[in-house]
Amino acid sequence: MTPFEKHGQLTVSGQKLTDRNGNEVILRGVSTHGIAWHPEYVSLEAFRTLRDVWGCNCVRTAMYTHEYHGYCTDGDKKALYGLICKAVNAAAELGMYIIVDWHVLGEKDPMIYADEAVRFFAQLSRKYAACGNVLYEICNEPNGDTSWETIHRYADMVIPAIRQHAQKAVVLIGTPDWCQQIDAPLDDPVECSNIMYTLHFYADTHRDHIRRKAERALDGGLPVFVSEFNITDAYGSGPVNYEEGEKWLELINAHGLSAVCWSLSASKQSSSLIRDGCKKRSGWTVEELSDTGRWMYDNIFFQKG
Ligand code: IDC
Repeated sequence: MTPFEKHGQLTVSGQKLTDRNGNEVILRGVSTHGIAWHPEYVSLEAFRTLRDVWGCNCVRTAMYTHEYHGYCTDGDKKALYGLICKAVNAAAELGMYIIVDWHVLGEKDPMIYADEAVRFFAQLSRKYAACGNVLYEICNEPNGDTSWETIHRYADMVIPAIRQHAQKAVVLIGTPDWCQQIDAPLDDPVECSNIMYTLHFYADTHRDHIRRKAERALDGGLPVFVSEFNITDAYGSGPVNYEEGEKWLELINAHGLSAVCWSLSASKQSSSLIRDGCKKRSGWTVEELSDTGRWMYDNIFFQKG
């Protein structure tokens, strides 16, 4: 039975994701690197390996909006939209959950491309209105001076564009400072059902200070989703910090958080989950995982076999 056959459309109840029978669901999976960088990993076969060999029930497609042929800069909109559709169709066929990530990064403030975001999400949610396996992540990592107030206003623009078609779809909302100010929405939450706030961490850089913010957000009742993380430094490279990784693992398991790690790629960057030099586009064995990939396999993905 696939994850989607088992659970169906997810909703947010209190702080948890729950399935059609009201049972708690935890999503665990991987994020692609930017799909414009690495379109070769967006395929049915790649996702099948994630599900059947790695044990993921979820995949995230990162579509950069600003840098590297970004959707809102010099990217080929049609091709990028086509890749997203290919990914959603593949996930649907495999009964996996898929997070469509509007990868705000270089532009810092999601308001800069808010009109484009509204158009994109309206178009996509209309097409996949009946597809209960899609989650919409409306802004990867607001940063710079972007305040929670600004993100809140942005969410109030984009969520209705999605909800007019996909009424119950779960929407993930980024938080300030590269999703480290996870406690920011406490005083001013988005008044909407089926939403969660995203926390991102890179364990070698983000340590106790960010864990305390996470605990504060969770104690305050916020629904938290870890939509991107690794146990490297914040540049996605440098040493693999197992010790800090363990501390984060304890936190995410204690709270039953869903977590998606960065990234499905093979490179010298330590955050690449596949060994550098591996040319395969699917069918990666556990032996072909990088050190971080292996740690994710052992600790994060749990639907093995
Ligand atoms: C990084 C990629 C890197 C790419 C860069 C572009 O790993 O290959 O050149 O983006 O800016 C994030 C971001 C994510 C980053 C990642 C590692 O969401 O886009 O990917 N990271 O730096 N937040 C914290 C770390």
